[in-house]
Amino acid sequence: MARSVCVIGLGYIGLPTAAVIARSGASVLGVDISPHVVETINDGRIHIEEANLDSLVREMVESGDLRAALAPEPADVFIIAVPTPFTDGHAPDVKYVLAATRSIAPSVRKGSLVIVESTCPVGTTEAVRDVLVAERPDLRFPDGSDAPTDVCVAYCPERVLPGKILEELISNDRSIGGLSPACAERAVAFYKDFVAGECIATQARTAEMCKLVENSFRDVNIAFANELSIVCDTLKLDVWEVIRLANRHPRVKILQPGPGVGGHCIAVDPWFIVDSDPENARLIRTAREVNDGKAHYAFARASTLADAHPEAGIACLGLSFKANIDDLRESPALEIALELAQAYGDRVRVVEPHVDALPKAFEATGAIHASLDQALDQCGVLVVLVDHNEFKAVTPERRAGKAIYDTRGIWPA
Ligand code: SAJ
Repeated sequence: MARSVCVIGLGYIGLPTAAVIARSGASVLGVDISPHVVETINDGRIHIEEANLDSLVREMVESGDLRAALAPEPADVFIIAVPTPFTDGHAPDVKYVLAATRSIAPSVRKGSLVIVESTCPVGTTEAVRDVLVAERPDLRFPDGSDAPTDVCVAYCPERVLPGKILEELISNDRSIGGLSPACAERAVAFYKDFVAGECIATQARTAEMCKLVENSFRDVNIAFANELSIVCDTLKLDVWEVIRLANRHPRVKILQPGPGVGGHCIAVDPWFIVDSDPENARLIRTAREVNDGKAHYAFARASTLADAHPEAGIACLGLSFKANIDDLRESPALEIALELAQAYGDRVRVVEPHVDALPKAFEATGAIHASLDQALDQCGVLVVLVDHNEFKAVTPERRAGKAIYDTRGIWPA
């Protein structure tokens, strides 16, 4: 059992991970660069929306097993869970991972285990090791040989689904890649303390690729559904019915079309593979383009509907990147609603029950943040962008007589 664990980055992955490890009996320090995040957590509150996370964090902070701070402290285990965005050219940017590594370097000690959980391009764990080697010449790190080391370094990607994070942190299997077999073994032993799923040891580079492959697989499959939805529009077919029937085949399992693919993972990670082999990653790149293109297509279709009803208010239902969460990152719903707001101004009502206010970008547009009831009362055009439970519950009577573009297929025609 690791006695002390330091988690760098208290976002959607770092915070739940820190809380779950604290519950397993370790003393956990969560580190974030945002004073607001640190204060909120030390108050026993949370700054993100995730099922059951608030009560767990409160309990762990009250028991003293979880603390937050702006800087790391010495620990048995360090977990790096900071974002890895991409640049304008879709190249992965690991600067936060490397900065986090530099921040822990003074606190790493003989016997420490350093784990990277951030989604990373292949080779990043080795780059993390290189930073540690440069910062701590007094310690021995894995160098690919069998030589004994003072510090272990491993890569273990998270694969939890937003909305089910606490559950999946425990139940999912984990691929755990070490920079040496001893590092992998050490990390497997650490995760076994709080993971019920199987913990499978491999090499760091394989684990890095595995994470990218999982999300690319889903992206490619969603792209298939999104492409179908456009082809079915052209052929004047109900794509939802086509998919439902096709999925009756024992070996067919088509995913659901939507307004595009959002979130900080599936819309981002496939580019890391494309960047590492642009010539050969053709299907993966095309899937990204198809899914991004679906948002443009959805905006065009919604605009056509709005233009056909020039007197009507336009309700944009949902901003988050998927149902029943407050996360707006890379959200196609947000992109489409903003474009509609820019084009149609005060005709637009934006409904997003999971946020208190519209993002700043809406300010100059004249669009209004409305409740679902207000939007249904005031709008003749309804554009469904997110399949939130509240929207699914709208009765056929309540939406009767409205012009509807339902990108999620929640309301049977
Ligand atoms: N989507 C569709 N149609 C579908 C399924 C999803 O349009 O049939 C859209 C969603 O609306 C959303 C996007 O795809 O905009 C992504 O949603 P998601 O539920 O597929 O996935 P995420 O981004 O919430 O979480 C993914 C998960 N990866 C896989 O399922 C392979 C999760 O397990 C990962 O841990 C997470 O990425 C991550 O952090 O990488």
